[in-house]
Amino acid sequence: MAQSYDASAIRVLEGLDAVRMRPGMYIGTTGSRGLHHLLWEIVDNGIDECMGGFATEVQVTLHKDGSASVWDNGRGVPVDMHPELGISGVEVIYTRLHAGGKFGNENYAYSGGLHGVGASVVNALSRWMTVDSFRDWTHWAIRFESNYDETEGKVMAGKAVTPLERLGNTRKRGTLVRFLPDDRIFEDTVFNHDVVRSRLRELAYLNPNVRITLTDERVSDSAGRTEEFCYAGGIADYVRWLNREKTPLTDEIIVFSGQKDDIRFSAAVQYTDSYSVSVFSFANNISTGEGGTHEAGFRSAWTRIFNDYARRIGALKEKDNNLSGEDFREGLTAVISVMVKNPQFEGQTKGRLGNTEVRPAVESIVMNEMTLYLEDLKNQDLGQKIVEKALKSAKVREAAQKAKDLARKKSALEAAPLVGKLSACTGRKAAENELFIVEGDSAGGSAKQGRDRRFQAILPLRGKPLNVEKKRIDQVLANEEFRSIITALGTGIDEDFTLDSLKYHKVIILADADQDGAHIRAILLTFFYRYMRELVTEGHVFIGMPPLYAVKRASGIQYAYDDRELKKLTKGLKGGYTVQRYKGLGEMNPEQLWETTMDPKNRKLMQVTIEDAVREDSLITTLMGDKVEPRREYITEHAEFNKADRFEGTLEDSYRMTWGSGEK
Ligand code: 28G
Repeated sequence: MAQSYDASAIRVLEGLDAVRMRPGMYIGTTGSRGLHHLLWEIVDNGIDECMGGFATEVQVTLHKDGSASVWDNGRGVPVDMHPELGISGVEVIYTRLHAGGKFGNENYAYSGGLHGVGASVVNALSRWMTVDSFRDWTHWAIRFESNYDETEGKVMAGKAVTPLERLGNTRKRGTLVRFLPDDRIFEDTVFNHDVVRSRLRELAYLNPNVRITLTDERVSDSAGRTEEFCYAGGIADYVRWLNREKTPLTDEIIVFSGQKDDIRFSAAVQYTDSYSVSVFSFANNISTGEGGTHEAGFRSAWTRIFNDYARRIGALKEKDNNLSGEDFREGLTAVISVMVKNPQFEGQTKGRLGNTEVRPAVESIVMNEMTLYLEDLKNQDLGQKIVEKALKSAKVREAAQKAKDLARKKSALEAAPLVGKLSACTGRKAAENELFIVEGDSAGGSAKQGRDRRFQAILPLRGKPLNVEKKRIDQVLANEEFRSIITALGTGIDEDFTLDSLKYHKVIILADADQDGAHIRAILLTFFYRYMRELVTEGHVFIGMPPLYAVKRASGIQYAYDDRELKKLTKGLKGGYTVQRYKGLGEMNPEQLWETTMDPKNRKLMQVTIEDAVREDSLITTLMGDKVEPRREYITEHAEFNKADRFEGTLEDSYRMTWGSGEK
């Protein structure tokens, strides 16, 4: 049970103005990601209250006025006076930086939060915030605002504009927080329904039996406004859901959990007939898309336990080598979740767990639990199937390794598959170099002539590359288009991938704005995502955006990259111009291609990023996998893609754009 608490337990560090001065330091960005961080911070506080056993539900509402509110049925935030500060506990929590005890407090030992920055940061970055506490049969309320102050000459962050008021009696228990993100801070203040929905669903899977609802009052259809997420099966349900469009090897999902010292770990695993690996890891409810020590521990223990098992059942003989970890991971879908005190998040997007004590702890939990599991007679069938699958995978991998070695040898001898294809650049600095992967020989030719050869290399693609989602690694390596891409990049692929040897820090896909181009983009992105994921997560993959229109006048040509821009360009022009709609890159001459699409000064690039690994992964399965019906559904649902968010830049957006023109 938690220790008793009163307002004096709150440590006070500093005021809120620092947050408005440098929002990036607290929430990373002031773009869409940062905006949603505000909501996650508040939601996480509600989830914490559930994890502590004090609440059972969290309700999130996206209001028409742009604000969001979060309700939990927990204890209600404390309202008593802080003895030294002379203000209420609520005020301390929402107006003092680092107030609240996520740092070094036993009550909040496993708290995730926005890596713990606190609700006061949300207040500081909001136009206004209201907090209602329902506690001891009393309804308390307070309101904060960030207003411009004439005498100070600046916006004063998150000041209480009403004292903490006692509004009356209540039979409810809980906390209600509502806030309006400040449009003077954020580029865009509109919460994205899909992003919120997907995070809430994820939280519901990670916290079994917590009832999370999302109400979006902005949608017109009142029946579809509220959605509830609540899963008794937790991460096992999550795995079943992740595999909904795949074909599982067995019905059964392996689930286990354990604790060692202060580290709590749980995993849910199911194999499918696919060749890819989908491991989703979380630390303190935060998605760790870049992996970390928990993933490393899980992997090494998984490999060890199954090699042992394979020997025990005689599938591996004494003289045989161990199977590789990859072999035991082929077709694996897993969700692993760890709870750690003082989690250390590292990496580009703070998506990698760094705590070194976690790896051995997870290893030992996985070994113990899986040993028990595999000793159980009723699990022999499943164990056997997994080993058989791994043996098959090992055979294929051996063949692939030969192909890889061959490719490497060839690349050492001046890259056989590249001869006559890649036009390398003269510069030697990888960080400045760019590789354009261009659809078609004719556009490739224009790109070659138009480029700045000091830092731009061109690799034209002949036909459509292979759809890797449906292929094994040896088939991928047998494909000439992919071989030349791999050789050109210099990184190797899959387990051999090393980002350090990347020869071009910008890899730019240049394809036509039509159906075929869309398909090629999707295939290339899938290839990068499946075989060179770091290339994507570290931000090296871009989509080149050729203009859609040229507006020609006596005074010269201007280009428009979407319909909106075209309208802007032609507004006010009274005749005397023509509009050309480009159907393909091939319609531009080398100078035009340089000017509009390749010249860093004028071009538009869309950086491909991964916001949410689960969403991206299932999107790829949907769009590139074998099942037709889910694909059709997705495409119908997202029929109106385009233009407005063409430059948004998540992988999903690029896929949307890709598939938007409507495959049947
Ligand atoms: C509705 C939006 C999201 C919350 C509580 C409950 C307590 C609390 C919240 O205490 C101070 C600092 C560190 C522990 C704790 C109530 C103890 C006794 C609480 C929320 C205390 C904050 N009674 N519910 N904060 N901490 N729900 N939901 O924010 O030491 S925040």
